Amino acid sequence: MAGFPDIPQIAYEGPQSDNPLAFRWYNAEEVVEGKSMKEHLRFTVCYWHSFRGTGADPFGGPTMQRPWDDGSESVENACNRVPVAFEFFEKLGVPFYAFHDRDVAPEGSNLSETNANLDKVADVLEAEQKRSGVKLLWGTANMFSHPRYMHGAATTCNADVYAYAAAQVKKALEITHRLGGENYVFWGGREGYQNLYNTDMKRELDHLGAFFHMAVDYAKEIGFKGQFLIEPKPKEPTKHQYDSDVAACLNFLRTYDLMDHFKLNIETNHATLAGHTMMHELDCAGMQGALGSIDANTGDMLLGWDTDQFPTDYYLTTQTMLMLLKYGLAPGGVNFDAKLRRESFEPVDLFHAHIGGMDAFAKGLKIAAAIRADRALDGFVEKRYSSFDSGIGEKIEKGTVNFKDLEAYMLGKGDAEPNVSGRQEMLENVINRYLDMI
Ligand code: XLS
Ligand code: NI
Ligand code: NI
Repeated sequence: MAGFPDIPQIAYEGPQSDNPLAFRWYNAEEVVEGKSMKEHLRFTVCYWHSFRGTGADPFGGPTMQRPWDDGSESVENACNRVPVAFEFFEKLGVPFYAFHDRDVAPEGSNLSETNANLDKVADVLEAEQKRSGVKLLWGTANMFSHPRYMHGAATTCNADVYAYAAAQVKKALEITHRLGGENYVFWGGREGYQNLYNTDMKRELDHLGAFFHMAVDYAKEIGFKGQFLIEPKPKEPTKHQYDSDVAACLNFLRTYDLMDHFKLNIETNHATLAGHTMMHELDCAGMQGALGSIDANTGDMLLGWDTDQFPTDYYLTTQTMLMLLKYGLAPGGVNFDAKLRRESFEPVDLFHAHIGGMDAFAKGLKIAAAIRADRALDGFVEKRYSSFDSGIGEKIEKGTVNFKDLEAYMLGKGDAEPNVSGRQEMLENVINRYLDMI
């Protein structure tokens, strides 16, 4: 069954267009900083929200109308869904998609049946990838939905569950490899705790470290060269998630000697739940060489959970693109880990949501590139720290002075004078000027 028979190929029509089914900013081949928008942004549609999201919430059932989906957990239904998803990717013109194993294929009555289901759907995915040229940005294993994972997967108290999780990741890695996935993601869905009275945190973290090492070893064994990514997120679903933010993830990776093998997949709504801005999380990862990919969405300032809304705010996309241009993104991408509100139940809403997100990022890219071309922020930042370019500052940075030298220097000088205003308000106005300009 055709998925979107009334929807045309989405084309770029320019900022003046009032056609809701056209791009106003995303012009795939337009060159910015020497690369096409398509190459910079590496847009990705996620299978779970867009093709498995039902609109159900804790208070009510499914609302989404998806005429191609019979609602069953059959392999046949899973296979029928695939060409519809690819029709969507193609009409939108995105180069990538991403999935969890259980998004694309249903669980069977035991592990071998489940693996066989995944193989069958992977045949269809592979054929559709070949036909359309749409590629897999990343694969991952869903180790949080099934009740067996109630205590966690790699941090469970149940050794059989740990073994199951390992088998599941092994298979998900094989499928991701087979489909040419450029990355492999771990989001630690239930890797955390609700209560320390019943938890041996050290033991759980040791198990998690060992699990990741096994994944790295197996990837090597099968020749999977994709980038491993960990996706930080705090306090949902557990009270404490071990991978709560970028700093916690990097500390974990260093402790368990995994820094060479992993980067981070940073999600906007997770950053804000952790009490950080997305820009902070990106800079924090980028400065340590660990910015891998992003899950693009946004939260709601009035709600304290992961609402996973589509991003439309130009300030947010500008800040994000400033960081992505600074540190680079490939082989990562901009993955819309975002879902429609349950009231937006028609298939066409999937288009409106993604068009808005892609346009917001394309405009953010142009604004960020203009700011960078004029060195409007970098120039200021350099000046702000210029006292470290020569004299005593240079000696501090070179490590050629100690506390006694610094004391002698300051005893001679008497006091430190303020050197430069932070000019935050002026810089906020500068950003607005670029938003006006583009
Ligand atoms: C959930 C996460 C999840 C990951 C993939 O909050 O964002 O969707 O991206 O497991
Ligand atoms: Ni995510
Ligand atoms: Ni999320």
